[in-house]
Parts: sequence; C-alpha cells; structure tokens
Amino acid sequence: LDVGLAQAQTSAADLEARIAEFDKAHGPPLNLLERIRAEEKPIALAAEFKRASPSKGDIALDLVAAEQGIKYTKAGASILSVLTEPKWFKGSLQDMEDVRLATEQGLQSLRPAVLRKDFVVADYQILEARAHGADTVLLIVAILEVDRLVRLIRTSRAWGMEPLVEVNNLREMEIALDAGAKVVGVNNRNLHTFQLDLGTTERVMEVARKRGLSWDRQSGDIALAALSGISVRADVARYEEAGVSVVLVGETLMRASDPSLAVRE
Ligand code: IGP
Repeated sequence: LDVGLAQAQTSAADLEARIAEFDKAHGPPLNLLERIRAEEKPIALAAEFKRASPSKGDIALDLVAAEQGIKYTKAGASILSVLTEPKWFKGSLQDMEDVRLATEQGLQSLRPAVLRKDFVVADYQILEARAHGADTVLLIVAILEVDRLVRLIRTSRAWGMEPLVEVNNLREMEIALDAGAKVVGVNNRNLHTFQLDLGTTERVMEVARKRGLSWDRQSGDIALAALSGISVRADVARYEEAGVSVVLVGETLMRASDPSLAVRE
C-alpha cells in the first residue's frame, strides 16, 4: 500500500502549541484502556467513519462526519474510529476533528474515545492526531519495524494516549505483546491480500492465552478488539463468547440507513 505521506508537515513546535491549545479548550484525552473498562455493556462497540476503502471502493462519500459521529454516539459506541488517510480511504484530519467536537458533551455520561485510523509511521502523526482531537492512534505491526513500533508506543503514551496496536497473525501478536501493547486489535482482513477470515481473532488470542495473559474486560492484563468484516449480530455474539472486549465495525454502519438499528440487529 502506498500510504500517501505526502501531506504538508507542520513543525513539531507548531503541533505542540496546537495540542496545548486544544487541551485547554477541550480537556485531556481519554485513555483507551480505561474507556474500554468503563463500558457497562458486555462488549464495547467501536464505530468507524470510513467514506471509502481500497477493498470496497466508495462506501458513503457524502456522509457528514459530525452527524455520523453523533448517530454512533447515540447508538452507544464507546470508540469512534475515523479514517484520516486521504488517498485510499478519502478521509481527513478535519473529519476526525469534526467527530470529536460534535460528540464532546451531553450525549453520554462518558464521551466515546476518538481513534485516528491511518498508517502512522512517524512521531509527528501522533502529535498531529492529538492536535486534531484524537484520544488514541492505530499502530499497525505489519507496516512497522519492531524498534519503530516500540518508539511509537512510547511517543503515544508520552502524549497521554494508549494506542490500539493492530495484528493480523500469531507472529505479529507476539511482536505486539513483546512491545508492551495493552490494547490489541486483531484485524480479520489481511492488509496485503484483503482476504477476510473472522476466525483470525480467536486464533491470535491463543498467543495471549499461552503467555498466561488475561483479557477480561474489567480487569484483564490486556484488552482485545476484533476488527473487520463484522456485519451481523451473530458475529458480535461470537466474539462476546470468546471474551473479546471490543468489536470494530466500519462498512456495515456506514451503509446502514439507521446505525442505531444496525447496532441492535
Ligand atoms: C473496518 P469493516 O469491514 O467493518 O469495514 O472494517 C476496519 O477494520 C478497517 O477499516 C481497518 C483499517 C485498518 C483501515 C482495519 N485496520 C487499517 C485502515 C487501516
């Protein structure tokens, strides 16, 4: 994947000033692990704003990010994942900031955590995420050298964010856990082949089990999220059964005429 890093870079000092400003107006970011643990439902929902994708093409180009964010929040989402990658997913930092600002108050006692969904490979993207209202960022093991993954986890935490670390197979899960990831997202879709296999999540969980780690949602050592290809209630039930803490749903909710109904179904 050509990850389209050609966007203009704002200087680190500039971003740091913007983060300070943002925090002053809107408060500090939510910790992802704590936000997941605070959810009372048996499994938390991460609802994704994704206008298009490389595997599906255009999905819903004209949805208004702020409105969709409000719908997701009213439907009970604990996390709002927003694509910011412009080329393949037709996303933007503006979409993410709009979602954050629209879901800040009054909709739920605890607002949903906002996730920057992008190909994060450099520290400045983490600062950029924070400056635009993200509570957390996605770090994808498949596209990062181990040293870089470790560094990006450290940078995220230094800026008050617990990252979501994405894995697609057992080897990547070993790397994520070695790097100290606390919230692991298992992508059921292979990033290179686009092949979808909902059993990926359960298979990868075995690595944590073998290490003696627990993923109980309220008190586990780690939290697990299942990502991609989740479209019906039975898929959610399956992961709930396996003790997964979070399901992330994109395309299905973007196509739903009423996302809150889709969540119940
Ligand atoms: C969402 P779906 O099948 O519900 O639309 O999948 C999500 O998993 C997907 O958008 C995703 C993604 C990513 C996108 C998972 N990992 C990494 C961009 C980059």
